[in-house]
Amino acid sequence: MEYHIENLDKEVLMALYKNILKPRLIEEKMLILLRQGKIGKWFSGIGQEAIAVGVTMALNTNEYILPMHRNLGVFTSREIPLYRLFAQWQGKASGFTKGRDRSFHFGTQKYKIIGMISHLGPQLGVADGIALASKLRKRHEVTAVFTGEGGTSEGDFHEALNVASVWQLPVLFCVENNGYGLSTPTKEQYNCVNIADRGLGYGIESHIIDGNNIIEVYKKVSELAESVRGNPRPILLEFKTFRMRGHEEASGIKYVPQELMDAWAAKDPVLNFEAFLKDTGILNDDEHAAIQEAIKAEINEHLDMAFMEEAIIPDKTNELNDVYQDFDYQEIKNENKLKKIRFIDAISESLKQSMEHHEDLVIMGQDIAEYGGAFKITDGFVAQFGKERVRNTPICESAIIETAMGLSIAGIKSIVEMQFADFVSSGFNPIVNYLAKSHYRWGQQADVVIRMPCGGGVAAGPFHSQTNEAWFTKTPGLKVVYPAFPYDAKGLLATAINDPNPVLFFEHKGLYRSIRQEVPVDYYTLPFGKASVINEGNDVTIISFGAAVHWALETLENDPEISADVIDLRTLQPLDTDTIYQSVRKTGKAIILQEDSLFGGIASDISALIMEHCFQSLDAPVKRVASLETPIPFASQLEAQYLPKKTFEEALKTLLAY
Ligand SMILES: Cc1ncc(C[n+]2csc(CCOP(=O)(O)OP(=O)(O)O)c2C)c(N)n1
Repeated sequence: MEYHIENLDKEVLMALYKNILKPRLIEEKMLILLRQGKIGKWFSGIGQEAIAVGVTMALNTNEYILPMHRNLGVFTSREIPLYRLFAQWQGKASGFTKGRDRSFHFGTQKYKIIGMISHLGPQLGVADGIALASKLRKRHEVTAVFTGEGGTSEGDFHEALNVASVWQLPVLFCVENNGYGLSTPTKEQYNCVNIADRGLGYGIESHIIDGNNIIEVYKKVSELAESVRGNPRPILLEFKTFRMRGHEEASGIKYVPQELMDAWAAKDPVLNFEAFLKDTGILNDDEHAAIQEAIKAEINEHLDMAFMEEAIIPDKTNELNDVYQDFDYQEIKNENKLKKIRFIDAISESLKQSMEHHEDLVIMGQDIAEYGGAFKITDGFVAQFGKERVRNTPICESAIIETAMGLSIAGIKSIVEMQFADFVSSGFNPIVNYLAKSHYRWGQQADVVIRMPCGGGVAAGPFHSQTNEAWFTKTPGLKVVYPAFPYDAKGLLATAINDPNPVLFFEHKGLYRSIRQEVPVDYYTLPFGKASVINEGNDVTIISFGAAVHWALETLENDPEISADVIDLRTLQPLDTDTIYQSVRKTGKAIILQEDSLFGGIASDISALIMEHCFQSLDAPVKRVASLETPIPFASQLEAQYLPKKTFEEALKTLLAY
């Protein structure tokens, strides 16, 4: 292996050496502990250290790095105290996740490291968001994100590179091509010569780097990072390297031919660099021994600290408290000037006023800029706020939601418009696994609102009519808002944007242009977790949300004899159970109307809650009414049969007669 060290002084060379040696020595110790049964799983990066260390040392400490499971060298080169890493791996409190996540699955703002989630790909889009924040703030920073060659097969990789290229984001996409993804060799993973070749297709500059040569990694990445700081753009880097141990220790490497192992063993990045430093007289035997001893002593001392630390004592309150970021709701009332507007106008006004209220709030979505969005909700926004804040996106739901997460990590709020709520399935993974779990895992808020134009009754068929709130109400960490009236839509959207937690904001398309109401002209907020009782009566409690609230009201209008409380939930997570219980205890009968098909919807949970909390007040079994157990059909007569409007009327009468 050749090392071209021109222009690098001894200080840099010795720092590189110490930094590449440390993860190697830690790993050797971990392998011993593993054999002794003192730690669980271990993902080895032995043989790949030059990449993590070289990239980290090429970046400034204020620049974010998003490493993977084999990048211990990123963490150690950023000088995280070792006991904190050991405590993290042991699930102790001094780690970074309070025992809630394992191995390298954590982030730390202090060290500007954003760790992976198991799904590998999502962090590529998160890096886009962090880089977008740098670009919007005109900071000359670069963000580096890692993936393996296996991870490049995921859609996230394609989407993240595409978005980064279209938006010219300062991201170094670092692919560690280490020969195998678990047991899968590269020839079964992709079918092109080099992964770097794909850069051309994305309009991205790319380079192939010898990932076992720390000098080449450090010099090349330093040069490119400096260039990207001055001229923001993404670069794809393919580091050729090899995984010298099993995917994780238990899985072994029997499937790897011995010749390959031998060839790559000869290219060991630590031993070769050490030999070079010795041969050139930069490192003498005494220094070598002293450095080894110092690192080993540090490892042992910090391991003792971690082993001595008490195990975490489980406390349900602590666990529940960390699912969401605290939100200090500020009530803003502005009731003096009112105007009758449509539901859609309420959404548009609320967005516009929030864009004025939060000066760096960003909206992203397909066709939302000059075109104004599929429903024209952001019409005119570009003229007022500019294209940097009102961003047309490629059709990349996953990468854009990940980008929103990255913006949040960098301290910028954002809103993502789904063109139709149905398409959120293409961005499902980052929502339920990244946004929903970040605060619980390592205290990182996901300050993102996802707008969801949803719902049926518009003859739009199975992929433009779904109301898919149940996909999200099930997932701890998300808030779910579903207004039925313009007044609520405007105030609740303002709150959703103020709230630092991820909020799914459902907007029923059928209400957009059909429902009008007197609404304050100016900015105001409404609290989450407060249902509204929009009709009062004594015989039955009707619980609903979204367009179905209007179906319930129509039913009551047609039959004025019925004396019912009508509860419009407004937010599903948090859910206002107090209002529900109070009403059911008064009426003794409850019917829940939901637009989605029945099984697994929120009506089922509300029914169970009523049964558990109001059983003694009930005069009849709780009734759930929902759509047919089919996908939502297109033809209007089929759709009318699918939706529970008529069945509700019948079920209500049956319940009243019980
Ligand atoms: C979405 C997803 N599918 C499958 C896995 C299981 N898995 C974990 S790591 C891995 C191999 C990854 O290979 P690569 O990206 O090349 O990284 P390497 O482990 O070689 O460093 C697989 C299949 C996963 N974590 N996430």
